[in-house]
Amino acid sequence: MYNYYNKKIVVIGLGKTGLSCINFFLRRDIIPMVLDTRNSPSRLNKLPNFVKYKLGPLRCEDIIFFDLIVVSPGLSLNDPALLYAKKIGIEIIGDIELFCRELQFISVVAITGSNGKSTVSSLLYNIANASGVKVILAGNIGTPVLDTLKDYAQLYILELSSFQLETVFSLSSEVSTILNVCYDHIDRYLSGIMEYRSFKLRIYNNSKICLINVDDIFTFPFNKIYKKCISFGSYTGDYCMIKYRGSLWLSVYGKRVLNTSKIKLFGFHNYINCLVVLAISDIMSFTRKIILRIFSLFKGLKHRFQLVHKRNNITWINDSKSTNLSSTIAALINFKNNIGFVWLFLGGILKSTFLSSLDSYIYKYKIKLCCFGKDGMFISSLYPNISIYRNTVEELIINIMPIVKSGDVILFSPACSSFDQFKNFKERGNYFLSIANKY
Ligand code: UMA
Ligand code: ADP
Repeated sequence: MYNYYNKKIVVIGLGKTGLSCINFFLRRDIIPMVLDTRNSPSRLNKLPNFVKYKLGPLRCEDIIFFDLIVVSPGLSLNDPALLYAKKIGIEIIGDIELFCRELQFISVVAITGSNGKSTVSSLLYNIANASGVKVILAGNIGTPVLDTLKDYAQLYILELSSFQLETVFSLSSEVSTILNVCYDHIDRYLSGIMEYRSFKLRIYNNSKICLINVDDIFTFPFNKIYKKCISFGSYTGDYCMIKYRGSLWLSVYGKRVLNTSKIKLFGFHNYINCLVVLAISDIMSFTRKIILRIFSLFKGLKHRFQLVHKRNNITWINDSKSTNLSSTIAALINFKNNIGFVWLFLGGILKSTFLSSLDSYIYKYKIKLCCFGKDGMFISSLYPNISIYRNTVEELIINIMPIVKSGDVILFSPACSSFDQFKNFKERGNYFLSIANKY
C-alpha cells in the first residue's frame, strides 16, 4: 500500500473525479489542497469547509510546493503550470493511478477505444454479473473508480479514456483492449492522432493479454512480439465474423459460435463489440451458455444506435452518442443495401473539418443529409446537391416529413459534439426521441 502521509498533496479539478480523490485522502486523514481553473466548478458545494481551495487559472507558484499533484482527466497535462511541475520533478498522477495502487488480488479488465467502450463494458458487466461474480464497472463510464473502493469486488471492469490513461502508471490487468483508434479529441492532442494513440497504448502495460483489433493497426502494441496478443476483427482475427449459408456468425478460431440473428443488439459494429466481449469472457472463463444468453437479452445503451421505432415502415434511429465520423460511418454501413433513402442527421460542433472519409459512403449509398447546428451549414456546403441545412433538428424534420417514404431510415448520428445546442449527448438524444415520437 502506498503511503501518502508525509506528502503535500494538491488535487486539481473539482468535478466528479476531483471530489472522489479528495474523499480518498480525507478517509486517510490527509487534507489535500484543491484547485480548479473554473470560476464555479460543479462540485464546489460538496467540498467540506475545512478543505482549502483556489479557483482560477493554474499558476506555477500555486503548485510547485506540492509533492504530489492529482489531476482530473478534463485537464490537459500540456497546461504550462503542469508542464513546469513535471519538469521540476513533481509527481503527477490521476485517480486511476491512485486506485491501481490500492488494488490487491482483484482481477481487472481494462477497456479503451475511440468508440464502443461503454457498450462493450456494459455488456461484459452483465455477463460477469450473471456468472455470479462480484463485479464493479467504473471509470469513464461515469462512476469514479475511487468511490467504489469501499465495495467488495472480485472483478473490476474499467472503462478508460485516453485522458485518464495519460496519468496511469501502475495499471495491471488480466486483459486489456483498445477497440479502435480514430481521430478524436484533437483539441487536446495537438501533435495529432499518434499522441492520442500513444496514451491509449498504455493500457497494455502489465496486461497479461492484449486484445487487439486486426482491422485497426493503431490498436497494436508497439512491442507486439513480446506480448501475448489475441485478436478480433471483421473477417480475420482469432475472434471474427463468418458468413455461412446466408447468415452472419460470430466465430472463434474458425469455429462458428453464434448466429448473429440470436443477438439482441443490431448493427455490424455491435457484432464486433460482441466478439470483443466474447473474447474477454472466454479469457475470464465465463461459460458460453451465460454469454450467449446475455447476448440474446442485452438491448444496448440509450443513445447508441438505438432503434426508436419503426412506423409506416420508416425506421427511426437515435445515435446521439455519435460524436465523431467513425461512429457515424459505423452506423451508416448497416444501411448499405437499404432500398429507401437514409436521412442522415449531421451537426453540432465538428471535431475535424476533414470529412472526406464520409465521401465514399455518401456517394455510394442512397443518402440525404440533414444538417443542423453550429457546423451544419459548413457540412451542408460540402454536399450541396444532397443536403439541406436548418438551425434545428425539429425544423429539418418538419421540412422532410412530407417527402420521407416507406422504406426510408431517419438516422440521427450527428458525428459532432452537442455543446452548441445541448448540455450533452444525452440531452440531444432525448430531444431527438421526443421529436421522433411527435412526428
Ligand atoms: N475543467 C476545467 N478546469 C478544471 C477541471 C476541469 O476547466 O480545473 C473542465 C474540463 O476541461 C472538462 C470539465 O471541466 O470540460 C470536466 O472535467 P473533469 O475532469 O472535472 O471531469 P469529471 O467530472 O471528473 O468527469 C471525469 C470524466 N470527464 C472527462 O474526462 C472530461 C468523465 O467522463 C468520467 O465519467 C468521470 O470523470 C468519472 O470517471 C466524461 C467524458 O466526457 C463522460 N469523457 C470523455 C469521453 O468519453 O469522450 C473522455
Ligand atoms: P464510447 O463509450 O467509446 O463513447 P459507446 O458504446 O458509448 O462508446 O458508443 C459511442 C458511439 O460509437 C455510438 O454512436 C455507437 O453506436 C458507436 N459505436 C459503438 N461501438 C462501435 C464500434 N465498435 N465501432 C464504431 N462505432 C461504435
